[in-house]
Amino acid sequence: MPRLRDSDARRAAAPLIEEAAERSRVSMRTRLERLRVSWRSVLQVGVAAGAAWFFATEILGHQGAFFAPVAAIITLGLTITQRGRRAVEVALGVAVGILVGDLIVLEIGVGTAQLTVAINNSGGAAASAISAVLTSSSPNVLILQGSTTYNNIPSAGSAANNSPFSFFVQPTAICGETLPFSLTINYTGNGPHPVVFNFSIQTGGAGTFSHFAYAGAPVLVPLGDPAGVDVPFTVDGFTGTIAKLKFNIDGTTCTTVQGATTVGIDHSWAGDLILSLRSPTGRTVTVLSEAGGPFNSGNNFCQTILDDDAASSIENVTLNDAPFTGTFSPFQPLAAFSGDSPNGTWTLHAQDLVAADTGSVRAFSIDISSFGCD
Ligand SMILES: [Ca+2]
Repeated sequence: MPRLRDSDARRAAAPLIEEAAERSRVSMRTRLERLRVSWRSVLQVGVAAGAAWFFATEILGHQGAFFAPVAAIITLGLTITQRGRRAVEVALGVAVGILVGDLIVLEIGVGTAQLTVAINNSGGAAASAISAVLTSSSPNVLILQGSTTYNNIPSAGSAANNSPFSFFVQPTAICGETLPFSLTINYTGNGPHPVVFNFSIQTGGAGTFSHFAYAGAPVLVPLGDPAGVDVPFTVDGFTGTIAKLKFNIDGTTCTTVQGATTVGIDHSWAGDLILSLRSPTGRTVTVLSEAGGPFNSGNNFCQTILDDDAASSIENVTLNDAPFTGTFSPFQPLAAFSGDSPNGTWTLHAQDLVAADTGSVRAFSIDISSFGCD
């Protein structure tokens, strides 16, 4: 629905607008000064993020290399004021954590797993004579190839292990078991070494899904109130931990009619709505946040499925997609819930920050799978 524009309010706000403009001029001078001081770092971060993306997609063949540029940015960001040896330390740590994450998706479930660990050197000094040894304290892991060398890595460079690590998961491992690993990296260069990184690998993938739906009365989302409203619901009787979770805004008959009672959430300005899901352990994921932008005036959400594996994000919808029926990836990954026990009270938190147009949360659910193994 079109929003009223109040010209009286605008006139009353004129002195405030002038004050804001002056603040903005001061703020611009401060920003230019900041840019003068830090442009080298900004450029470095940009180049490194691009290089990390290229390395992950073109050399490692990773299709959704989201974490590679993030790793580059984190490591460089941490090193802007800490040159040299601490930088080498930090850079290695971050890179190892990220690439093990890739392994879980790609390799587990086939008995023998191969592992490629690329490391970045975002420090100010080169690392040479690099070697690494992979070990596991679990009796269920048999390391087949546990040692490798790396080529020398100049400052801001990356390298993958020259021999792939490989290990075998014994049949005695329980599906869904978390396997502990240690990677010891030695090198010649700045910083204390060898460095040891401990990490774990989750076995198994998503098995069959169980469905848990909110069964209470419709809950009004308070108008323009940052506090929002909590809508609790219960999950019980689930065995195991969460391998994958999907969030559904339900509804029986989908329509863009304002105030419809057959949709999952009726709302007269979809772009105002922010939804977050909180688990019994207190972990929170924002599943949608002003989807389609603050000017998305579309009505209602109905049969909207949020699944990390979907090709397009709920954030990229447009007004014409209302009532947003279909499967979309969420604002933040639902994979954050992976490994948690789901039993207990969950909360859907709904907020509307703009004091015109709102609606009600009517029907929603989550689908959870525990770990399954082939
Ligand atoms: Ca609103």
